[in-house]
Amino acid sequence: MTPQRPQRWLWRGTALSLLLAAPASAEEACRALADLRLNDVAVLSAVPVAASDDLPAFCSVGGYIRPAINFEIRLPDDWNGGFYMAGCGGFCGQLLSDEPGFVNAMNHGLRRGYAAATMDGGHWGASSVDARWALHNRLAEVDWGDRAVRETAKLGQTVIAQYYDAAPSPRIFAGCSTGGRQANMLALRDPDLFDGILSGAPALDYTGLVATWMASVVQANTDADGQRIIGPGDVGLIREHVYAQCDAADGLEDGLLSDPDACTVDWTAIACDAGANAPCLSGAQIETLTAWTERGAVDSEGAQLYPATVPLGSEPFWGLWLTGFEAGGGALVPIFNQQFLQFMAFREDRGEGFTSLDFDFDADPPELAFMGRIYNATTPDLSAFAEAGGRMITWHGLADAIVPHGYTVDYYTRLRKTHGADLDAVTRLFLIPGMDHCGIQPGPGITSAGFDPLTALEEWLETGTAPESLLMTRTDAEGATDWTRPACAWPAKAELRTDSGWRDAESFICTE
Ligand SMILES: [Ca+2]
Repeated sequence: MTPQRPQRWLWRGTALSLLLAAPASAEEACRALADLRLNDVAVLSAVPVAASDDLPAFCSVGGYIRPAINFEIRLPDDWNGGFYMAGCGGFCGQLLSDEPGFVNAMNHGLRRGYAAATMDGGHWGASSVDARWALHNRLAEVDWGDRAVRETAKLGQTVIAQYYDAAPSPRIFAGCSTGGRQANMLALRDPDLFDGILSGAPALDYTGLVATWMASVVQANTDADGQRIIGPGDVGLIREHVYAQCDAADGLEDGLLSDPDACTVDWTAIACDAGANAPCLSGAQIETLTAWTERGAVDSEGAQLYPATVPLGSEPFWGLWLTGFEAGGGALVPIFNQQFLQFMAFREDRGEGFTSLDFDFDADPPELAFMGRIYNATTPDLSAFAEAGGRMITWHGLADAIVPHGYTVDYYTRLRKTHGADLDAVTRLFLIPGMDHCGIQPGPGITSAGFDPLTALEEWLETGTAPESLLMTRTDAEGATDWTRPACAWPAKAELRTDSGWRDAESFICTE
């Protein structure tokens, strides 16, 4: 505990210190925050938390912003001067203050000395795939759309200023998936609230993705009897076939599909009716695969409704997202889709009677526009964020089967049209080969533990030099380094330039 802080607290002449009894210690200064009175904010607790193996000592401030945005702010005794706020994933709905790792985890910033904050998206849910809270609840939908993040960010900065008597710098927001959508929403609507933003696998066009595209994924994999066409038992064969055909398509046979869009799979070799020996794929299964990996969401005229498909190479992760596991569970895309369509997607909720199979690809997409204005962060213009001096790193796994990278690449292509070469001074996109959605599940590439975009962002803010690449480090089950490689700033790609082998990052350069 730093001895100076109580003195600063004691002597600074703010309205708050007049309100509160002059505290004699940092512990009392923490407890005094429980008496904080701000419009629309109820502080329910302010308690000192001792250092643990994993975390530094901090003051925990918890409560809610009206009507129901639960938050926690953690103020470390040994403060680095900055503010780090984490987003939340899926439909949010829980205050995950101790989320481990890097993704949507405020402790990732707290460990580095940031004052950190998180929130629950403005409602309670049984899990992050539960959307029942949104039934006839526009207020909660608006809070989940952007207000929960905005108000928590403002509150965090207010509490920091009160507690430390200094404005935080730098101010960093980091989120993945829905947290990535929140990140981009901030850049568009609240460009002054954060200096640096980390946007992971952002679900930017939420209605296009979670209503339209996911309905296409579910309908393509449902037969006339309502059964799944491709199930967990089929994935191994598909995976093997895809990697056999596509691994070398990026110029390097390394077990990674570094350019999944460069490959087109010929499924006939594993088609049962072409005489392949079992295990093999039925015509219906190949039709599903074609819809998933090539066609995407289309209307009855065949026009594409969302610019992405299930990426080739994402098969190692299909159990959790698409097909379910042999032992049960998983298959979250069908759950997300149905919950969203029932309770969140439409201006008038369609309710529990509506299923993914009822989604009409001609009539329904235009009906999503109203809620899209609340949820979607799709405007390809970061001028206000650039003017405010903001910097944003976006990262997206190339084997993401729930938020495919296609939309993000499309969005950055449109950003480039708006900003030209100036775009590089504001934001960089890193596509991560072989990585699952938010780097959650281990697979052929790295998980979120295998790279460090926060340090890259800190350096960018500090030195003004934008990162050209992020180092990926893949470790094996024992924790030994398997390989390293740069993930290059889009549109550059990592190219092998020496013969020292593909397992060493030094062998690669980033080139367009
Ligand atoms: Ca390869």
